[in-house]
Amino acid sequence: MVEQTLIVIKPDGVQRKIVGAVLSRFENRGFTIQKMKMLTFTTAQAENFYSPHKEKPFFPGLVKFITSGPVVAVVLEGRTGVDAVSVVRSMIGATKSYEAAAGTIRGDFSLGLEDNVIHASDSAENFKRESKIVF
Ligand code: FUP
Repeated sequence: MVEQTLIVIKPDGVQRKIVGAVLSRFENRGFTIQKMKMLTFTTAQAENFYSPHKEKPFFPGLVKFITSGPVVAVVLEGRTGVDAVSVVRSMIGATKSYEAAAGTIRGDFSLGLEDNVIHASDSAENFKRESKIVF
């Protein structure tokens, strides 16, 4: 268990000007912004970031989308003894935004699939792996 996790506000979130609204949710919950960076993924970075999906049919579209504009990457830190990865995953909601529960970020801000506003690490290992690619 780790007290930190990574989120990436995707190109749709930046373009729609909801970066502040999304970050407020985490700050209101008690998370601290530990690192933050705006960047545009290169294709190589995107392929590496999404490498667990490289055999999937949606991989090329996913890489194309995530490289289509700037993103905001943030390391969030919670509190000792609290699993940041699972709390943040519960706050972002289901992958398919149109199935995400109201009250979650995707459930309140999106109807998209790859354009589902936000990525969040799904394990401590992926937090470490993804953070190295982005920061
Ligand atoms: P999540 O961890 O909730 O972002 O979801 P996944 O790791 O399963 O998916 C990674 C990205 O691929 C998401 F942005 C959604 C996208 N995706 C598709 O575009 N099509 C699919 O069928 C499944 C996922």
